[in-house]
Amino acid sequence: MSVEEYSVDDPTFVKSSAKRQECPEADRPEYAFIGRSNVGKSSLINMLTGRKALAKTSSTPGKTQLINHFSMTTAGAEWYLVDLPGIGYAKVSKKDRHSWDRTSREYLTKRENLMCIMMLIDSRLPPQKIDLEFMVWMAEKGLAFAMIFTKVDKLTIAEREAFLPRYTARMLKQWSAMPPHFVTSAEKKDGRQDVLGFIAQSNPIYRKPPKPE
Ligand SMILES: Nc1nc2c(ncn2[C@@H]2O[C@H](COP(=O)(O)OP(=O)(O)O)[C@@H](O)[C@H]2O)c(=O)[nH]1
Ligand SMILES: [Mg+2]
Repeated sequence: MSVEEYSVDDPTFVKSSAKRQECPEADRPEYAFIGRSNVGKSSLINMLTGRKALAKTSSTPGKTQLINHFSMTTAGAEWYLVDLPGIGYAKVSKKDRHSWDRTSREYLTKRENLMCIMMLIDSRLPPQKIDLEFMVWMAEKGLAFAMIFTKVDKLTIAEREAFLPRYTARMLKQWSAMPPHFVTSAEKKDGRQDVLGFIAQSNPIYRKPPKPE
């Protein structure tokens, strides 16, 4: 029997913000969840926090346009989970896509308490150009990220064995090693302990910015 080692206590929606300046004070470690719309971000947030409707799930792509902060506690440490507007919206106008994309990129490069960007990737799809480009962008900016493969319950046994070696092979054409990565299903709660364990182990690395004397 497996032991549930890590839990999420008191998951709470804090606020939605249109821009970084309106966000909650950067006073604790934070993890940004990002990915193409419909990748399963809201479902994953609900799965991790154990709350069915904390983040709204919807089948309408591109609904989340705001920066959403959730606070919670794991292994005694408070942390923020931030749900960012997605990348690569297929179903909105060029103009809107541009402004949301800019909001997220600006946030990721400037938010002081950001520990790691959790990049969601649909395990059913071959490596997507937009995702690959976004990872290169994060590396160029010196941003730490981890990959979260979603919806693995939708794969057959054979597909489940094949998708990660396929993605790894693609990554190794460009990268010297695979970044940290997790295989998840919001439906089956697969990968929950792995993701929460990663966050719990990263949290103590956070240092508060020094107060001016
Ligand atoms: N079978 C299965 N469906 C999922 C999973 N995660 C998300 N979905 C479905 O995929 C669709 C998009 O999910 P959602 O969480 O709203 O994606 P978001 O746009 O990235 O926030 C919804 O219909 C979800 O029910 C999963 O792990 N397994
Ligand atoms: Mg969503």
